[in-house]
Amino acid sequence: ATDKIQRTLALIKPDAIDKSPEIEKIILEEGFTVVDRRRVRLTRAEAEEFYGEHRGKSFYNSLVDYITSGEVLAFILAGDDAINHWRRVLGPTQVSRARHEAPGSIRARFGNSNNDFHNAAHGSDSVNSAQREIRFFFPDLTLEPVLTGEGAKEYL
Ligand code: DGI
Repeated sequence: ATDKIQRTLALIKPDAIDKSPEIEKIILEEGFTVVDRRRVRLTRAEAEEFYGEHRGKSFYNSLVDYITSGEVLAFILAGDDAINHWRRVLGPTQVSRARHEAPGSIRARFGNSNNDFHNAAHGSDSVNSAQREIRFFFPDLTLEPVLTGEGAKEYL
């Protein structure tokens, strides 16, 4: 344990929502605490904001199409080193790479065989993005600061 308690935003994407019971089982087996959860269908404008860092990229429109194609299930997960822990459980971004490099990962198991980037689930990639993404999906939630091992506080 690194004594680095964090929160992160996990998202089950539309084409994997049928697998959400299996994915939730993994979340609990991995020792995460589910702080809150919300099932929502993003509007196009919301999806464009969520993926704002990719605006202008070649795949931006297909990314927005994908994430708005149905409901998503958003979770706030808490735990030791939660941001990196959840990304390890997800596996690599591309489904084909996940299947080669991390066959037990969520993206390997639940990603789309026909589209490398329809990768079943999302995880925040830094403390800043976790903070932004948690506020995006749970704007009304007031969270207590997380106490880290050094006694410092991280406001997520
Ligand atoms: O944090 P990740 O989801 O692992 O990856 P990211 O933040 O770099 O990209 C966000 C999503 O955008 C990713 O889950 C799939 C999609 N994406 C990333 N790079 C490409 C892409 N989609 C296409 N079509 N082409 C890409 O090069």
